[in-house]
Amino acid sequence: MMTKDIKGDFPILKNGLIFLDNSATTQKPTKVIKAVKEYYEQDNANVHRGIYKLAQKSTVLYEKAHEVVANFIGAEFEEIIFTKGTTEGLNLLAYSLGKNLNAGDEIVLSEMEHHSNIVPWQQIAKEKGAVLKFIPITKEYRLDMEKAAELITEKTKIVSIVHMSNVLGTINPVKEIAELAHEVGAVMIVDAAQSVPHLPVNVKESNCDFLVFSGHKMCAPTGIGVLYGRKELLKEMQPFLYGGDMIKEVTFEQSTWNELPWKFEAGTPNLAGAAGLLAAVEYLQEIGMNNVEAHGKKLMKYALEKLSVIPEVTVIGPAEVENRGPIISLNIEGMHPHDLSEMLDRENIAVRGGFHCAMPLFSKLGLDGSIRASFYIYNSKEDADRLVNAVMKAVEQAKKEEGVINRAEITPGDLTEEQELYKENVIDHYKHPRNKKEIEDYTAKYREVNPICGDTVTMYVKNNNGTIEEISFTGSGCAISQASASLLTENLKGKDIEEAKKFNQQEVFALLGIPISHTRTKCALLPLKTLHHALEEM
Ligand code: C6P
Repeated sequence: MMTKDIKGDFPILKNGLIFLDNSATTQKPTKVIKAVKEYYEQDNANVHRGIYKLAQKSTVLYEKAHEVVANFIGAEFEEIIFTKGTTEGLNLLAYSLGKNLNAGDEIVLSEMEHHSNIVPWQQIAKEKGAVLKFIPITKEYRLDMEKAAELITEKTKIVSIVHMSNVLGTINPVKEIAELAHEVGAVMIVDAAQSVPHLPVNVKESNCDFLVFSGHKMCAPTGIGVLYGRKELLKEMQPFLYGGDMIKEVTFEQSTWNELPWKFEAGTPNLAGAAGLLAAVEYLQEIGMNNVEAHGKKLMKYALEKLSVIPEVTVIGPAEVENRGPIISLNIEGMHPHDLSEMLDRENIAVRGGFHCAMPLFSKLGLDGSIRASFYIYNSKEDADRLVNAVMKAVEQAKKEEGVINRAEITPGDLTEEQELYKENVIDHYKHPRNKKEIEDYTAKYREVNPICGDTVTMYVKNNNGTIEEISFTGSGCAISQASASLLTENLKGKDIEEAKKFNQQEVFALLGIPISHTRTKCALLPLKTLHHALEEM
């Protein structure tokens, strides 16, 4: 298996970390780290400006990065624009293409999009009076292609679809969707944030008009990404940002734009990032994208087979491995994803827990998030085994605790006798939350969300002459946020509103009485934050 040698290329993995959060960002090989270091030590100068030798050296390197990326995805040099990442690429497209939209024009997205491929379109649709349509997903977690054909009509001007879902792992038939889009004269955008790192992608074969991805998900540094656009379309489009390298000529009255691709690269670009991206692409090319794909598929198939037979595990994604990437989202019965990811962390396994920046998808699925394990080139079969074993251990724990997380997981390390008592109390409040109900005749109500893990709390307060007569909460979340809400409401019932307004973070920590790790601080304080907003509204 290729991973044996590859793991050694990644310094951060030397201490035994099982890194399975690759869909969020990948680790960097020595080659990339060295390229960034060498850029600053040997090549650093601004590009397309200086006449001196160092500036020319830097410019040559920067342009080479465009050329290598163009080859990597089968594009032409002028068609490769460097951005900060996928999000910026999508914003650029929404802004620039959006200028030509009229009221009633339609933009077709899908229900499995990342927020970055929803929010920019929502904003532009609001501004222009355009309408968003979403291709639904089937119960097999695939796009409903019949519905896609119905939704893409003469009114459609833009179709923007994720290639590989960052939650489900589903690989969408973007070529087929591009055909539907082109039949009605719409442009086809592909969000390839998760696919370009894992599969050979050729923009001409996929027949898309635009494609965006991020360097940091494919071994390159953060802050550098790519927008591919068909030359003919880019020529017609308005720039997104103005100033710097995107200018040809400026007078006090007006300006003209530089040639492609620089027309879309305003200001001083991320030069060291480009050097890192160049090294990352070369590194992946040395491995071969076919091998990268085959490796991911093998691990995904292996882990999926083992995980899907555990009765308490629900995999959120296609059961069959065809057209599926190495991303596995799952939940286990009786344990919140946030608690499960913290349990896995204790086994030195890094996964993501929460909504994975795809809240509409989870609300469609009726789920409070998931944990997500995503594999990359340096992961091995042993890493998959470690994941499966840790999940099985969590399942056992959840069963033992009748659906409550392991007592030891509430807080790590040795606790004093007093803290042990508090821990029992926290578990009791999680298991049997006090005041968890809606109040009909409330004076104030407020809902807050923790965007990191997706915990929600709604607080209800009934004011009686400056006193909290009733206080309650609803929502869902991890053990810490739920216990904190329960303890807080119990403590504040009957108190003065003014006193409640002054209730502070330290007092919440005192109520919980156990050490709260940095990552859990937001969970612990979510109910207090919600309460303060509710009280402000009175
Ligand atoms: N998804 C994840 O953990 P940026 O942050 O701009 O590099 O990429 C945004 C983005 C857009 N589309 C898809 C399909 C993505 O997966 C992402 C990034 C990460 O799933 C971070 S939220």
